[in-house]
Amino acid sequence: MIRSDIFKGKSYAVLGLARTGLSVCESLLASGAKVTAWDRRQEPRNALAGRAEIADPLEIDLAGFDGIVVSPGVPLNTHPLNRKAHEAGVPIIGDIELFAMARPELPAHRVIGITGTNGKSTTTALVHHLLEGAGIPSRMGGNIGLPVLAQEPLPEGGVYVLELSSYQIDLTVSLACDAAALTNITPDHLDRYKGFTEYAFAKARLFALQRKDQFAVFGCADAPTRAIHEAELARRQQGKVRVADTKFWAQYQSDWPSLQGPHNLQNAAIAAALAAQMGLTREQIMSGLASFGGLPHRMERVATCRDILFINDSKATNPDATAPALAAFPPAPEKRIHWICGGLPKSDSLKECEPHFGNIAAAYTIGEAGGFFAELLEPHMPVARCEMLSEAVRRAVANARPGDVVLLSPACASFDQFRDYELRGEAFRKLVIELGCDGGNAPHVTG
Ligand code: UMA
Repeated sequence: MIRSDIFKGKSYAVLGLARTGLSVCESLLASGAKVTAWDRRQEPRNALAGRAEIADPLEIDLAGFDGIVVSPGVPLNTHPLNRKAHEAGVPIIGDIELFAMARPELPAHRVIGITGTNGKSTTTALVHHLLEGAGIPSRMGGNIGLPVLAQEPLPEGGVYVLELSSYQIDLTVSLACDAAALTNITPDHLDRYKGFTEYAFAKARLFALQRKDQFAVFGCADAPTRAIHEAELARRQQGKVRVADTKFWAQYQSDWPSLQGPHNLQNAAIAAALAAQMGLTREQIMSGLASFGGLPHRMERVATCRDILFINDSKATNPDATAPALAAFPPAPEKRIHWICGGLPKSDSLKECEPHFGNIAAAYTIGEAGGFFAELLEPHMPVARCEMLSEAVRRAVANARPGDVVLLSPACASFDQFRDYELRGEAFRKLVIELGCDGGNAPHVTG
């Protein structure tokens, strides 16, 4: 765990006690800080009782606290704590800001921050993989895997590779990444922002926090990303701002089994620029791109059963992220996709997915978006209104023929029915294993 003397004797209120909040409490307690912790759920409060004071920050006097540490999933745009903290003059921060504060005491290291609407997890995991392959100690954290404060500090020369969501950037005021990347910006999380401009501005802050001698690389296919790129170009030292060189890397893409499709070419080109900035040679980068194994919940092959392939793409939480999944298989009739989609909707259309509707044998809609997705899809394909994931898997399995694909790629957030996309993906995996292989044919399940 990362701890720091800078927190010793200080007093923090922590709101939200899931992965982030618990790692924050452990790190602050181990550093000698006084912690007042709260979650609306009883269970995590019990876990901290006796070691931290348990109190709702809305019910106590906030004067005297050095900071209020909030989890990324707490919607501060509507939460009354925002105003209360402001009136008490106490800053609201997140775990990434605590990490930034602890940095001066860590062995000499560098930090890479990666943000964007889609592709940031793949790019983060890929950079981590490239660094490890080249023998550079690396930790991967932020919006992916273990929260950064829960990780063991790196030895001198190490690189922290952080995937940063807009929520995490909002809660950060002093993280100056040695290198940062923006994959793309398309509408997302609009329930947490006043509009698309405010969401794009949240992403831009990661770059505004960097010094002008630090490095940034951009995907640049969309207007907001281009605008941030241009603003940074104007203020940085020469050579410190790049656009990912997809043209150059395209010639090698056929060697990368887990990085197919145009979106992955961009992810790879961004990762390559970051890795080169950390000192990797072109040979080290090429060998790492070829050996990368992909991410869980991102086009993950869960099982093959009766010659039906089951793919978990639960991480596709908006239509932009789902579109490449629908395009990833040879068009019907060779392979037909049984598409499980729905959840908590993020937009009022599926227009990004439309060009690939011809690849779909049937759609199985679930969650809050189920009814409205069904209305959008029914003119184009057979649709089964399922509501629950279990029902969708059952009906997809019943309809699928050998050679077909059952694809969970929801184009929606998971929060209406699951804690997060990871639990949704795990639920899919479990259902496939449980339901997918009965009825006479010798089952062959992998994964
Ligand atoms: N809570 C309250 N009161 C409230 C609101 C929430 O007490 O008014 C509590 C909840 O009960 C919960 C906690 O606050 O216990 C919120 O936790 P959280 O949702 O932040 O969950 P964590 O496990 O800490 O997960 C967070 C990120 N979650 C979100 O941003 C929603 C995880 O990203 C991240 O991996 C993890 O920190 C580790 O750093 C997930 C995600 O979905 C993968 N991210 C979004 C995305 O990628 O689209 C941004």
